[in-house]
Amino acid sequence: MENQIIKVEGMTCGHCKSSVEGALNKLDGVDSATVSLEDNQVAVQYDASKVSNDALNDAIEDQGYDVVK
Ligand code: 9UX
Repeated sequence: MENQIIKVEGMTCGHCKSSVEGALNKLDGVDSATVSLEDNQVAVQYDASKVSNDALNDAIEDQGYDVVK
């Protein structure tokens, strides 16, 4: 299991938090996703053999937020 912190721009309210966490948790291979609005980031625990970094970023961007790369 890998742990990764992804920096994300544009998450400001609780619904943003829910959208991003929900989109990530829906992916096969994601164990947990926790957004910190204060830190503009999401902590993701995932199985790298099942889900790629790009897939994580795409799921976040599909919700309308910008991943800081
Ligand atoms: Mo809240 Mo987030 O009204 O894009 S859902 S700011």
